[in-house]
Amino acid sequence: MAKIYLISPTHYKPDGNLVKSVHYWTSAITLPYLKALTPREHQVTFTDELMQDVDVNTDADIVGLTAMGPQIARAYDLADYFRARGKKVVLGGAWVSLNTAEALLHADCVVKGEAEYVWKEVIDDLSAGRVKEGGVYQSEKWHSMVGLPRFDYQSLPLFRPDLFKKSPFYRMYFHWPVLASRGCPHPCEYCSVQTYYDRTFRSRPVEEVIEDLKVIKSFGARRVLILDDNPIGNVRYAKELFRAMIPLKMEWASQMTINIARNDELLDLAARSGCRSLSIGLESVSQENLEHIDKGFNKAPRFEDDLKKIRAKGIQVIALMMVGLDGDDTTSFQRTLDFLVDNKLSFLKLFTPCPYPGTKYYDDMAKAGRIMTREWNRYDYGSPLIRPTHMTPEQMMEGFNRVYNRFYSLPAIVRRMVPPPKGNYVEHFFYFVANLKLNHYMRHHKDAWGTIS
Ligand code: B12
Ligand code: SF4
Repeated sequence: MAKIYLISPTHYKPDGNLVKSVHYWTSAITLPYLKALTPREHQVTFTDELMQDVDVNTDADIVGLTAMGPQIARAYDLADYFRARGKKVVLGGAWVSLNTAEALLHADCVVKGEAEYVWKEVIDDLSAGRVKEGGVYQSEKWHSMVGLPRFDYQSLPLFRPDLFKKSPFYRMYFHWPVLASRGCPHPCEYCSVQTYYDRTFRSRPVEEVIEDLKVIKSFGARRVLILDDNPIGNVRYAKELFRAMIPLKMEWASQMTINIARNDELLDLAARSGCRSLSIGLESVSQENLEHIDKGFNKAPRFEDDLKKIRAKGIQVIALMMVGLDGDDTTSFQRTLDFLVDNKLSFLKLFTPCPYPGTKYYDDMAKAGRIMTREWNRYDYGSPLIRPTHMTPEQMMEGFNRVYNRFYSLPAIVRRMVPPPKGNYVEHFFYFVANLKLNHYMRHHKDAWGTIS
């Protein structure tokens, strides 16, 4: 029997302190899922460092770390710390999968890609004090999505049972994560998801997803996050899923492409199955920019019509936009802001171009000598990482902060949020309050935030 300690690290603030937050609207399933995947004879504990402190004195034999984006710097520090104390350390997740050589400087071994086929072998090897040659465990094929192990939903690291019981606000705020598919078939060249999954897309049987939703419903919950990267990657599957969700009368959020607006039946089924908000990677109002990052399937000239259709269904759109791409100059910021306000976007997450190591975008930028820093702590989407072509990095950051601040200014909030779209008024009110909170945040912080979403 091995004692295994799994950690999802947080990331560092620019001043070196750790980012901590006990209030969070959703949770990744990675840690409880890995626990469910672990053969029963082993003992597994886990910590999400975003809200809990890591047990630095753990008596575990094996420490497993996952990491998203800028968390990687903290993951490496924790890995070094635990190895120095004689623990066997394994790293997994999207970042290390695309950067195994770097990860192996900090760990005994790395799981490249999905854990399902190799996790048992990793535990057996580390428990026996050996490691496969090269230190990289990678399965030869993608795992089937049928019959994935069920994890304990109540053990989600960021879930607060006390608040869930007593606060109607929290019951609305906390979104229970549900996995329906993995991967994305699109080629966006900056995206680590399609790189990690090699542009594959697989989905779980609809009935198994519905089973998970019923478990969540049995807790008295109805708000869900479909945590896939693009659950409409296979339109026929998505329609089948949404259709099956209608009788459950639940409410859900997710992220997906703008293509949802181009298929009336799909959009209608999404709305009827309880879709309340969608994060959509619009990325840029310039078609030239979109083509340049291999996201030409986004048609900027159609955004206005597309967004109208989504709004007409009472679905809030969280726009994900990049500023500082190669077609942008200092006049692009105002164009971007006007577009966002005119089209009544409910919420904005703005990004500076981020070259995730392992992606084509990273390689191109590295070749061109345009990567400004490899300090992974700053890979937070709100820092200058790529030297822009038609402006200075300072101008890019000034424009970035300006768009953020103006988007969340009171006049812009009113123009975007009033009048509300038809239906789902409670959701709209929720977003209105969230906008006011952001307005408050912006007025009290010099720079807009990059992380955390
Ligand atoms: C839920 C989620 C969040 C939540 C919850 C985070 C939390 N701490 O709980 C929120 C919204 C807070 C969030 C925030 C961020 N996230 Co996030 N998040 C996700 C999301 C949607 C789901 C994660 C999940 O549960 N997946 C399902 C599990 C089963 O899959 P998995 O994690 O990939 O794990 C499998 C394998 O990768 C492997 N594996 C993974 N880790 C490990 C570890 C070990 C030891 C082993 C053996 C195997 C292993 O085994 C698993 C089974 O095969 C993913 C996208 C996605 N679809 O995965 C993005 C994603 C992981 N997030 C990402 C990013 C960038 C962020 C942010 C940095 C964004 C930002 N700028 O704010 C922040 C970081 C926040 C922080 N400091 O904690 C990126 C990571 C990109 C990268 N290359 O690293 C992703 C891929 C999204 C994307 N499309 O870019 N996130
Ligand atoms: S559509 Fe989204 S998830 Fe798919 S490749 Fe593009 S950025 Fe990645």
